[in-house]
Amino acid sequence: NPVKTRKGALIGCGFFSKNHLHAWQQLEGVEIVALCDANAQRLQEASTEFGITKVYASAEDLLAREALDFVDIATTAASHRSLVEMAARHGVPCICQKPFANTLDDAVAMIQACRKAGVPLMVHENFRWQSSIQAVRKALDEDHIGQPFWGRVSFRSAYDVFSGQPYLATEDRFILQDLGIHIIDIARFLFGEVATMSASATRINPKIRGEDVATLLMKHTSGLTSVVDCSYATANTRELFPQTLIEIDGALGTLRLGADYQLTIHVKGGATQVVDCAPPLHDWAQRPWHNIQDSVLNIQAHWLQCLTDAREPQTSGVDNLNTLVLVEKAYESAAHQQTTIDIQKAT
Ligand code: NAD
Ligand code: 89Y
Repeated sequence: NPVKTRKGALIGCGFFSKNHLHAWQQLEGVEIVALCDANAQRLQEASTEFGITKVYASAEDLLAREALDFVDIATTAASHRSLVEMAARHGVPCICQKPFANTLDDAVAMIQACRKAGVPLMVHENFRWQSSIQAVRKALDEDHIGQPFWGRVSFRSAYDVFSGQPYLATEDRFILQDLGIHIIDIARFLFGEVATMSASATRINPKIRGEDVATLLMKHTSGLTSVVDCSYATANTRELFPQTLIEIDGALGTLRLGADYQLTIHVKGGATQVVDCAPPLHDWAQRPWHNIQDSVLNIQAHWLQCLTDAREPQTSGVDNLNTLVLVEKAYESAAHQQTTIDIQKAT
């Protein structure tokens, strides 16, 4: 049977969208047939670069005129609710970039709109799809280290993210909402749901508006304790952006995801193996972003497979609400002298 070619449209042709478009072009069985952006110059540039000639300044026009199997929304959070609700009204499945929403109410409204319309909704929460994070998940599943009881997921950098994404310097919220959201999602992916959490957050860089350092202490429902720490104010001897480092202690051994995507699996009193889980460098990718770029390809492939299997994507709207709750509660705890907060599972 020939594979059906799914027809998608991309809304939001900004900084990050090029990665989506390259990844769609690499994948089989999918074609991006139209582009949409309110900014005429960005729309034209993307159209020329990717050879996609149908272009729309308005998402409403796009959805009214094109017969689509899905839309891929790559705009910033402020527009997510209106665009997802619009796609749902047109009965079109949607992918929505992170952060899914600026408020929990918006997230719930989007989930309900898609549920009512009977269309799938996936949040583009791609960090868990990085090759190294998948390797850690696999090592846990293979049970090398016994029951994990402690974990740390860490992202510390001084990379200049503001030149590519200037809005990150001017919004009230920064690292938790932008990057911490990924690191928290990785903690959920590896350690399960969270029962209690406390957090601190601060700003070091005087040139930006929001917090650029945050630390969370979480107790998971499994009993595991985790620390999630992230910083864009950390001048490491070697800049490792955008690598996430991981430490997990289990009853029978330890896992350490160190620099350069090297995963060390140590079994107490026994073997130590080092697994190289570096991402591939696709021909359209550039270091050091190739890690993130490969995860874009992986999550988009997952979306296509879920459409084929009529299966809910791992990071569906409902799933991602749990990550969003943790971000919200981290801001709340940090604003109240690191109070410990009970987390109600959001779904
Ligand atoms: P950007 O501002 O460069 O691009 C967004 C584009 O969307 C702009 O061109 C804007 O004109 C367009 N747009 C906004 N509202 C619109 C609307 N209603 N209709 C049509 N076009 C509209 O932003 P960016 O840096 O590309 O980031 C986009 C999203 O991707 C953000 O939410 C960001 O957090 C996320 N992001 C994700 C990753 C990741 O690894 N998952 C990495 C970087 C950025
Ligand atoms: O926007 C962020 C993301 O999602 O990944 C890295 C980033 O581009 C800057 O923090």
